[in-house]
Amino acid sequence: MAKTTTKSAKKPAAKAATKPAAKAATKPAAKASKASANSAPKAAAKSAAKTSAKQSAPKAKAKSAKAGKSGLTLSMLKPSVNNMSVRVFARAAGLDHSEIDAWGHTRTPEYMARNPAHLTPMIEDKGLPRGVLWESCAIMQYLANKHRLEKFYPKAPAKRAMVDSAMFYLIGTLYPYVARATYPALNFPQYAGEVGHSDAHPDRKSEAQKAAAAAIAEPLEVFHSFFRNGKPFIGGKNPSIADIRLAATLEFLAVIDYALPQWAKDYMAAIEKKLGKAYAEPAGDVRGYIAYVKSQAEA
Ligand SMILES: N[C@@H](CCC(=O)N[C@@H](CS)C(=O)NCC(=O)O)C(=O)O
Repeated sequence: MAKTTTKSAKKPAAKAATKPAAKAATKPAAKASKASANSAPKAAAKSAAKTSAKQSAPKAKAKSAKAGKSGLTLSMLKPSVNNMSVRVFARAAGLDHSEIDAWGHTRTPEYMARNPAHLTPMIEDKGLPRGVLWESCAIMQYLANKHRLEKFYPKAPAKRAMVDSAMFYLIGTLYPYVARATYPALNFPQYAGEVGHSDAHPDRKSEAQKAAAAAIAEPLEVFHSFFRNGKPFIGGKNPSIADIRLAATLEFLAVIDYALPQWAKDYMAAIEKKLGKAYAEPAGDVRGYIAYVKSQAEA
């Protein structure tokens, strides 16, 4: 597997972000996230700091972290499954790249000048018309195309179409349910327009959350019966980028103790077994975050 280096966000004009890498990684949200509507709340910030501190390289190493020879960088947030998807893929595909912890930096003028959608995951790679690319599935498709990684993203149009369909269905249908059901428990900011974002009565918010959780079962079953159709993975014998995207998404459901069907538990275990550390490492960040928010909720 190619080496993955991690460092904190690129130095923007803002003071908060001019700290040395290791320092910024352990105090990511402190200053930079205050103004951000979608920036993480306190608990999330604390936890990300905790995960960062635990997971990122020691100070000296983080300071000297350099982008790989390829120049490919991935700006990411550790507690996010959108990010986990690309992090797993990049490792599993053995892509030489460098990770930048963007915690608390996504709304800085410097980040937004490159990415007006202020989203992670975001890659920067030579040859991209605008220099950057966001949207987890688009990133995996691009990297798979560029590096001819047919194992993860089949070239044959019909097979590829199934992978694409599964990913669009996930982003367009399953993920909004997952977000509505889990983001309140994750202490993540709600998408604008969601009842969770409004000042509606907490009962209405809780109703919406429960309705979304109940709605997950149907698309989940579609992934199993239609897309997998008796195969170990959507991709066949090996996990495709759609499988990585699906397994990562399902990780979030642990925060609401969602009772996954047995096939889904077996499926996630099978992906982790196939991809090994490439999966386990980024999944560890998400799981660590979930354990943290759950322990805070119980306290
Ligand atoms: N559909 C997108 C979702 C990306 C997304 O929602 N990213 C969030 C983290 S989960 C983010 O970077 N938010 C930071 C911000 O909006 O400032 C994908 O799959 O990449």
